[in-house]
Amino acid sequence: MKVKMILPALAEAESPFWRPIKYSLFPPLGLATLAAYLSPDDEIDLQDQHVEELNLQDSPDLVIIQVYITNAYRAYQIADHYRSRGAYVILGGLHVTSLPEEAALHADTIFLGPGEETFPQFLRDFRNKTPRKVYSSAIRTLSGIPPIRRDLIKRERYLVPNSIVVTRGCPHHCNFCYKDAFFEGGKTFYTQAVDDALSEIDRLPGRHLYFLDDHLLGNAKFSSQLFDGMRGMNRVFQGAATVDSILRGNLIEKAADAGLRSLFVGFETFSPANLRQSNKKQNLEKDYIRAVSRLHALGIMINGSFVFGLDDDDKDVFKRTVEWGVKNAITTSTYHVLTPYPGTKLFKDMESQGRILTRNWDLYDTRQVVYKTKNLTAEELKNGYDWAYKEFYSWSNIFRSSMNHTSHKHKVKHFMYSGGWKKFEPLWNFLIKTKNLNNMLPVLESILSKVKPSGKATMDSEIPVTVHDSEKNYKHVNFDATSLLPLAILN
Ligand code: B12
Ligand code: SF4
Repeated sequence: MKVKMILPALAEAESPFWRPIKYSLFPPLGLATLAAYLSPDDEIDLQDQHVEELNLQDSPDLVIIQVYITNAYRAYQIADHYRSRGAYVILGGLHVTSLPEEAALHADTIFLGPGEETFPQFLRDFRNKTPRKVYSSAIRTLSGIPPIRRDLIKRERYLVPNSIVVTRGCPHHCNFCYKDAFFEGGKTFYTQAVDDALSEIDRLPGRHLYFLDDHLLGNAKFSSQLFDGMRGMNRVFQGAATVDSILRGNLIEKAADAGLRSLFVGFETFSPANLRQSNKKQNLEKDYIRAVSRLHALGIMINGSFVFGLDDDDKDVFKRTVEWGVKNAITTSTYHVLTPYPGTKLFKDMESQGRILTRNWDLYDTRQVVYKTKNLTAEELKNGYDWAYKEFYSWSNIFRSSMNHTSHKHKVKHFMYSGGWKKFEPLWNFLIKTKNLNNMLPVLESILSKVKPSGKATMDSEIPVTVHDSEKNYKHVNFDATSLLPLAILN
């Protein structure tokens, strides 16, 4: 059977705000996970429109499309196109689960929730010529899942080809989050067996890993055993976790020992009223600064996530949030305009209050205001959000923030990581165009090298780097961190 798997790009791919690097980070892991259930005899073509031009002139028997909110309209167009050519088209993913009636208009079969149970079920029915219209996931387990078909991923097109998820969902219930809607009807947080997770890690070449789990420290027993198993594997990795999990017990020390070098942390807001509005109880009365200090003491860089536009926000929220980030040496900040995704409690609340302004899903990209605001006008919110990004990533603030670390090595790493991410756009574009993005991985690995927790001034400008000619062939060189600084200043 000829199978086509597609991750469509979002509409923004054609806008002047498109940052190709942001969408060339991670490969389509969800589709590669599903591909593992196909037969070795099936001819599979997996295309990710974020990094390649789609070939739409082929004639597959089965087309599998993953739908996020901001790629939904494009996904539907592609689905209609293939259906008109006689292919059987199936749609799944977060947006299909939130709005099944909308998606069903463009598909032969739709899938609600994760695919590990329903997709193999569908394949059996499809081969028997009895496919159903809707499959809804009820059994939630990751035990015995087949190894992800990473061979279908065009590794050289991604900065971070080694993305991995070892859990699904999250133990918390923030009301703006996709999670409860997507996992409705079954467990909303579950993990792989530790040994399976370790085997999956072992299969990945190179050193660097990016855990895309919503909350890598969400199950303390699992994470503790995972980090024990990872010690000595010589990995460096990045992941995400909540403020309370950083403050509790010694899990974060174990993570650092296993190679954790940067963490995405959902601070979201400093206002208790906003936290209550979001049902983000786990952040209430938690000392954010203590969490930051703990991470820094372990040499872990921080990507802070902040939401603007909750009902208790006022005009000063943007300035306060940027200043806090700079003062506390947050390496990168991800700001969001509050976005009520359909299916979430937030969407339902806003809808019942008549506050939803548009159902154009292209605008639900966390950069636009799609609901009636309270203390801020929509214009103030949008302008404040744009200002916050510009201000936080100004050279002077990147520099000031870097200098707020105690160790020299952490200062340089912070400067390189933050500046590199936001200020080297032409270089990233060039690397993407020439399909050389993956060659930057050794630089990323070097920036994620260990910082001595003592805070002693151990840094000189040389950070050991592993350069790989090919995946299996490594040589150690010294990467001069300061050599990139002139480039940064030119920008
Ligand atoms: C990595 C990631 C990205 C990456 C890359 C995505 C990629 N290449 O797959 C990048 C950086 C590009 C990205 C960008 C954005 N993202 Co994003 N991202 C994620 C993240 C962290 C992990 C995705 C992942 O790999 N999951 C693991 C795999 C195994 O699961 P999966 O992809 O969901 O696939 C499973 C099921 O969904 C299902 N399935 C999926 N498709 C199909 C199809 C069929 C036919 C079947 C049967 C099953 C099926 O089966 C799979 C196995 O169970 C998620 C959070 C999360 N935990 O999911 C957010 C998330 C998906 N992103 C989100 C958002 C909002 C965005 C942006 C709009 C952000 C922005 N402001 O620009 C953009 C838009 C992207 C787009 N194309 O539209 C939201 C989506 C909300 C929504 N309701 O759609 C999420 C949920 C984050 C959040 N908590 O809010 N993202
Ligand atoms: S902690 Fe994060 S992943 Fe978990 S429910 Fe809240 S926003 Fe979602």
